[in-house]
Amino acid sequence: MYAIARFGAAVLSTTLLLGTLPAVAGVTARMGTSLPEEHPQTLGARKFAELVEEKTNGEIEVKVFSGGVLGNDVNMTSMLQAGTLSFTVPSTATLASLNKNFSIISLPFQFDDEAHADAVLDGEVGRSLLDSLDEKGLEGLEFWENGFRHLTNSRRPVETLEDFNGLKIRVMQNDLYIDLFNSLGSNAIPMPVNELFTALETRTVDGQENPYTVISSKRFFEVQPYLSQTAHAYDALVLLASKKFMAQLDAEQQEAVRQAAREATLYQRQISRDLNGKLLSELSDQMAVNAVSEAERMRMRAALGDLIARYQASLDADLVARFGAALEASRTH
Ligand code: EAX
Repeated sequence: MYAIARFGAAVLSTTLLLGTLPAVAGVTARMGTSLPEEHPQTLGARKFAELVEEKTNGEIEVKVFSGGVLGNDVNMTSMLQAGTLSFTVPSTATLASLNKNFSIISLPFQFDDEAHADAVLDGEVGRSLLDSLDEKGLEGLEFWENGFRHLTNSRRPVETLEDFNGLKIRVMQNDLYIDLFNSLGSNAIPMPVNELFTALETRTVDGQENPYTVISSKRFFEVQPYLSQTAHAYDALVLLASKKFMAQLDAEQQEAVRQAAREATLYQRQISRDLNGKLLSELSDQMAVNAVSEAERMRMRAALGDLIARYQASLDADLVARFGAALEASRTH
């Protein structure tokens, strides 16, 4: 008892001398992803973990839990706010429930290609979106990539706007995606991605939409005969840190985490792009893949004109203007 009391007093006086709590040596952080090991979301997480350990000389260990074992994107984001999880990488679409302005990234048919998305998201407007998470107890570190989303279903190839009619489509837990698929004539059903394979297999829903990397790593090709290359929206992921976790680190360790995040971003995007290219050819052996003509994509976009205008009007006007200007300034074709 006596020894413990003396030890406690010694720690207390050191703390008073330094004027701040010492960083805990040997911190273990937990990071959760919703997608499997082979998806670029988890591959990026593993790279980030490796870089954090390297840059802090092993002072911070990041343990990665993939495949939604700790929860879905929405639950894990709440765990970060509560401080019970350190890092996660949700789709920007699921962040819209915390800050509706994130929906601006998911608006349909707005990015020409991946380079166009990088230019907008890595610019001032992207950074201001990340910074807006601060008041929610989250540090938005970087934008990662999920990619262009395409439709799969068990009923028919979707080649025209009319082909969406009556299809029951699972969407992410996001109002914009719900409205979008309802506006196209299908019935949108929101659900976390970890419940989706069973819902497709049991035909609770007819289809879903995701990048090739998700269709492949979640093995949706086993239960979905048709893949239609709609590329209707680009989906970014956000690498998030818990502010409660970051507050336990000293300034140098925080900087190491931010640097690791920047380096892991380049790796994560590259691997996402490489895989999306390679996996399309693999998926073509497993599913009937159809192209969607540019003219039909523009008809789909026109059918969504009111929805796009309505969402733009509901978001922060200054942000919408800055985002629009960044989109125009960085068009790739
Ligand atoms: O976090 O839920 C989805 O369809 C997303 O593409 C994925 O889980 C990314």
